[in-house]
Amino acid sequence: MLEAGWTGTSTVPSRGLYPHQWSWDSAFIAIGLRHVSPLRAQTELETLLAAQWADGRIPHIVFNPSVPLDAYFPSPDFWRSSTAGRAAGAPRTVQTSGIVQPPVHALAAWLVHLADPGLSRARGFLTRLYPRLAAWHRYLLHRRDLGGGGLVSVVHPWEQGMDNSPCWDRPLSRVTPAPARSFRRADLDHGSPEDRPTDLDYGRYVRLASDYRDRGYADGPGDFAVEDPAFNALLIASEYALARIARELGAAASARQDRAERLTTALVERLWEPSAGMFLCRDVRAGELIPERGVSGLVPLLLPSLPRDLAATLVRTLCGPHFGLGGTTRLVPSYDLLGEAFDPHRYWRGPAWFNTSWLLERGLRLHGERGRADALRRGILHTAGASDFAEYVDPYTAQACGATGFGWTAALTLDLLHDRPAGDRNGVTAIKGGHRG
Ligand code: 9WN
Repeated sequence: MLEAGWTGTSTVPSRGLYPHQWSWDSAFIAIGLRHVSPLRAQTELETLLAAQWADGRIPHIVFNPSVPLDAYFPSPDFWRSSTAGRAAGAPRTVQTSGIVQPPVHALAAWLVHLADPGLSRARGFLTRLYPRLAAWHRYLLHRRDLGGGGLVSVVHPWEQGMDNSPCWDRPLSRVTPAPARSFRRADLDHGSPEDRPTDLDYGRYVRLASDYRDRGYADGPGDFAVEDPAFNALLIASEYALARIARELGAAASARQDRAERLTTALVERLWEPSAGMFLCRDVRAGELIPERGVSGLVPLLLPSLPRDLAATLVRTLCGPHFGLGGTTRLVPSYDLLGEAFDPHRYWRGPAWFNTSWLLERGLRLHGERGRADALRRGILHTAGASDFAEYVDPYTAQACGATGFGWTAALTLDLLHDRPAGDRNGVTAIKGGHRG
């Protein structure tokens, strides 16, 4: 399926449902591809980064001009990147969306480098990518600290990547939906309506995106601003990776290392909720934490500098009744099994995705939970094969939902099947260059 999804320069998440290049999908796909073709893995990231805007943002979709406009909504004529995004520095030669996705890219670039350092050095892979990745992090840290507490805010649920999570219900309820007749969804041509977001939610996604576009994609006060634990944790993991990349290139790394530690402190101060035993999202407009347990609140387990007691609490929450790992579930559900909005099939409202389970497998391993990490690894490998590499699965029955032959499901399966290259054996420990700091 990675072969079938390869366009010559990048890989689509799914030929039917998602026929373009997606930002965080490409990062996960590169992490798997590095084991079979380090060159293709490097190319995957290079293609994405070639579409970077001058302000540093990496767009969440890079459109393939040979795909018909009506194959995916919102299409290039909705985003109008080269005109509406001109002031923000959108590229002229390629059409993109104007929002972003989680910053997994520096982490992916470092892991891709480790798979074949000789090829990477010969091609100048990291030398070319480093300034772009640094600009990407600068954009997030300088333009997106909308809460003023040092963390990055997302301005659209699609930016966080877990589009329809119940965590967004409260902040989204303040957004006036675009009328249903003003747009035509393409996703329902491929997926069952019961598995996908509702029309009302889509109306709100469309309104938020078109308002942002009509402001020329300028960042500032908007209706929706949320500090999300997974988005920020991935930025921190990527900042550690950038420090390793800098060191490899002979540049100074300590400022990046320090920034990663400071960001971890801000994450704990602003998003840790002791009574929930996990991180929650912060609704920046309302100035409060959102009382919903989403899988994103467990993802900071990935961080090497997380205080030991918090890591232990996250493991207890992951394996307790709200997520059930190792008891009622084999993969990590996207949302609280006991939450009012739980739905085992609906997009990001309960089903399990493979990328979040992969991230938590690394987090468990990093924090010494080898038995649980091994069991989760086995669960991912078994379920991926049995579900025909589904986009997501029912967390109780493992029934396949959404697309099959899904890009990151296949890629991350490959990653777990391969021995990790030297320096990458112990999860993100290698990113930091030692054990917790
Ligand atoms: C909107 C491509 C993307 C993933 C997201 C997932 C879904 C798109 C959609 O598909 O989002 O970006 O149309 O629903 O939620 O995480 O990157 O696979």
